[in-house]
Amino acid sequence: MSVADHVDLEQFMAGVEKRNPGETEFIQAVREVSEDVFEYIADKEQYHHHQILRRIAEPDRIVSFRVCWEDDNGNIRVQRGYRVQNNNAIGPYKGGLRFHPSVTQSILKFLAFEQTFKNSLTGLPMGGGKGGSNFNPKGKSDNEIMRFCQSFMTELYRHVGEDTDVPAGDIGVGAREIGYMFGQYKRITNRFTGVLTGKGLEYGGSLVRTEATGYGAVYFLQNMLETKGESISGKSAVISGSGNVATHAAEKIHQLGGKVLTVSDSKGYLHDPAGMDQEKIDWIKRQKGVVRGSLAEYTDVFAGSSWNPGKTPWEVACDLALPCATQNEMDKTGAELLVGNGCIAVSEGANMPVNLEGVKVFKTAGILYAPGKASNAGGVAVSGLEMSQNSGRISWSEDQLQEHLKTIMKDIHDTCVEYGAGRLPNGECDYVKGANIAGFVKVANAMLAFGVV
Ligand code: NDP
Ligand code: 2IT
Repeated sequence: MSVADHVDLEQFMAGVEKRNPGETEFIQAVREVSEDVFEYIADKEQYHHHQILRRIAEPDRIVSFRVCWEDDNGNIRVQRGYRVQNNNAIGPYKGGLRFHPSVTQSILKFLAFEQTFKNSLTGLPMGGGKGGSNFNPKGKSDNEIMRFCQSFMTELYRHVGEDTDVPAGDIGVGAREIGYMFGQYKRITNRFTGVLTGKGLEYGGSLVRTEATGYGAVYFLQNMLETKGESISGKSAVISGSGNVATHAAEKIHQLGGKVLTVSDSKGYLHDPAGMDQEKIDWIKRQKGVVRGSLAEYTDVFAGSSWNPGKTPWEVACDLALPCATQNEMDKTGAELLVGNGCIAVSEGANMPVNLEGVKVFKTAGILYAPGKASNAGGVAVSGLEMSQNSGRISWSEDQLQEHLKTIMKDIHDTCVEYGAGRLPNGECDYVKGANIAGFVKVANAMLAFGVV
């Protein structure tokens, strides 16, 4: 069979849709990658013959399980837990756990698929996985969170391990949840190992992991701007989200002399035309992460700001945009607003925050646009470094880790340029294509080496 005889992109996608009915987020993620990969492998018989993309788009396995826990009123509650182990060709499965009521198998499959390419781009030996539950942490007491996390790990522990699958945090899973899950894993197995990353510093965590995703997304932005002789200093930035990724992206933009105009959450967005400095960012971190209260109260504390309920921040004119909340939070209209108002660069802190139509707007406009699998890889990269430190039973210094993060983000940027330079219609770098192809090549070549498994 020659290359010409193999299925084309649309036949391939028809198969993906048939095998994954109703899994819209997963199908969206596979399409976005496949468009670029099909182009790249057009004349490369070995990838077709070995069905590499078909195999990457079929998770190695999906574990789904019941999670029972008791709330503070004595009610028995039942949630569904998952771990999607997508691909371990280049290292143990690695990727976060998400606790959010919107979690479905489709969402975790899309995240595990994306994670496979992202982890490949970091240059570290990590495969792709993702997990979580439809558990809603909002409004739960600390004891309820602990009981849920313990129950979740009581099943998950069979499927993970420091050389098998190493989960971490994601939406709704931060240091507190990682602590409860690590404690339960250790209790059940009687082993102290690096089975999770994002751990507390007292028990094997790594410096810089907390900041790494947000900081990394800003370093990627900085690298893109430098290709145009530009910098972050003096530029205005619109950020969505107000969690781990968003607040650390805001912090780094501020440190580099940029002006942060917005943050947001699921209820609306905050606009502060004066810009958010460290004091304001610390207030947001505390309000969302410790008080777990309303973002709108910011306007009572910091004069001149406004709260815009039910809206997304893309309508605010800016030079730079960092979507750092969740998937498909920006559509065609949001992307058009940004471009129309003069935005020159977009760096995704979230996973797949811009839908396919929105991505087309950026590509057509030819602005600097970094897909999450490249620009938010700093978090999992420092997770990889946490794994290395755990294996060696050592801890690296803050300076070492900050330097590693910067270097890894620069290397990812340069790899995207290597595969994406000149590929946009206006001759600019197509960072999406660059990330998709570079992420694919390493995983694909490892799979070729293994034969048919
Ligand atoms: P957090 O739980 O810390 O914060 C999530 C933020 O996103 C909150 O502001 C939340 O608002 C908002 N949000 C969540 N769901 C929605 C929704 N459906 N609509 C609008 N806003 C929403 O999560 P992270 O900051 O860790 O994660 C944010 C994104 O970054 C996710 O896409 C995640 O996959 C990605 N990511 C995270 C990494 C990490 O290291 N943590 C690494 C790489 C990517 P509210 O409080 O109202 O719910
Ligand atoms: O989407 C992601 O890359 C993460 N949530 C971080 C995963 C990790 O293993 O650190």
